[in-house]
Amino acid sequence: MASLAVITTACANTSLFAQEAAAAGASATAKTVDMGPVYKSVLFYVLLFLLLCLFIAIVGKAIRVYELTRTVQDKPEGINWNAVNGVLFGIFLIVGLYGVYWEYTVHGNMILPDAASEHGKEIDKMFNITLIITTIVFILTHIALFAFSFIYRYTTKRKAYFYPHNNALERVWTIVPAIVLAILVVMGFITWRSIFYKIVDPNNKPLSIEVTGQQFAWYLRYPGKDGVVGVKNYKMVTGLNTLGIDFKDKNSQDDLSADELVIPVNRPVRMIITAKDVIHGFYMPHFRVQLYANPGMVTYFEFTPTITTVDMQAKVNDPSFKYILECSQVCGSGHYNMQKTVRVVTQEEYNVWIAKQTPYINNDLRKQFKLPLLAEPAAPAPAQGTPDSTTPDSGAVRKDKNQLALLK
Ligand SMILES: [Cu+2]
Repeated sequence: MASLAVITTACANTSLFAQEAAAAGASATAKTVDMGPVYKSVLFYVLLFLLLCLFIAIVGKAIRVYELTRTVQDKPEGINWNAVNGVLFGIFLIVGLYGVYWEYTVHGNMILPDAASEHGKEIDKMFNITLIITTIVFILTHIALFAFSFIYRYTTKRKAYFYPHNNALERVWTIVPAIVLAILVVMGFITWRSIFYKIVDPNNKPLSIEVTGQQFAWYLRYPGKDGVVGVKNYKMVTGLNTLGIDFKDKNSQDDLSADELVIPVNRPVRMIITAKDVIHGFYMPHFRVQLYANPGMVTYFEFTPTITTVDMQAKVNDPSFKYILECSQVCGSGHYNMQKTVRVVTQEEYNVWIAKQTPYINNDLRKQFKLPLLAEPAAPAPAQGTPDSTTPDSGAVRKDKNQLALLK
């Protein structure tokens, strides 16, 4: 019944297109029917698959009838299925190995460019070593698996050799992988430690930046002139103070908000990672940085970017190349939207950029925290609910102070 349904549906579609084509042909302009959309529909491929199944079933039945006829006539087996299966194993090996080669060359070309951070080189090295070892093992074991099945397929001329156990062989295939895996694990452990346990260099102190994940965006907070990001408390979250920043803390009062993650090259950056609602994944693939952002918990990731955006654009020969910050957790329906541009710039460019960023605190927040208000700006009018309501004058003062702080 199913087969019948497939055939009638397929015929109905074909006749429909034939009618369309005929109608088009009949019109004055001999327009050709665009069959493009047909090949793009899922239904087309489902029908094709069902037809293929039907074809195989028919061939299978025909072969069965042929074999039964031979049995009835007392003739030997018509098709040597052991040979057929053996040859199929051989074909599968060759096609499969070509598939591996294709995968490595075609998709292999699509991998990320060189790591743009110091520790990223170590991660790439580990990844490459693991990939080389597993590729060699994969190819050797698959050649053994399929080639043996082909070479030693059943024939009446040969009797199988009974070989149930070999202690020496078992020792080799247990100890060798154990040693290789132990080396990989220890290497991973040492690399992990080198990334997460760092001694602060007093001459090159890390720049702290707080990042908060929220459905569905990342919010950035840069420290002000003190270089310290102030404390935060979820109990202080209000419509106005969306991150719950505690502005009673002196360190919070000069903190800056930013739309773009801008970081200076060759300077350690310490990301302070938190979340407001669900678990998000702080993920910057080009820097080989990934860590969960958990609500109610603060995690840190320190890394040193080594290639500026401009240099990377030249390196990958793509003037539109951008570093990105993404969420690696499927955190909800708008998850795909959690992307931010990351810009790696020189220290000088960073100093200019940071001086232009606006503080989180505004007069509305000052009122809420009972802090002295700043003079209202004459013009332009402050945007509602955004932290842009500082006076141009205080902005200029802050700019100078920031630059002083950075020079220190
Ligand atoms: Cu997310």
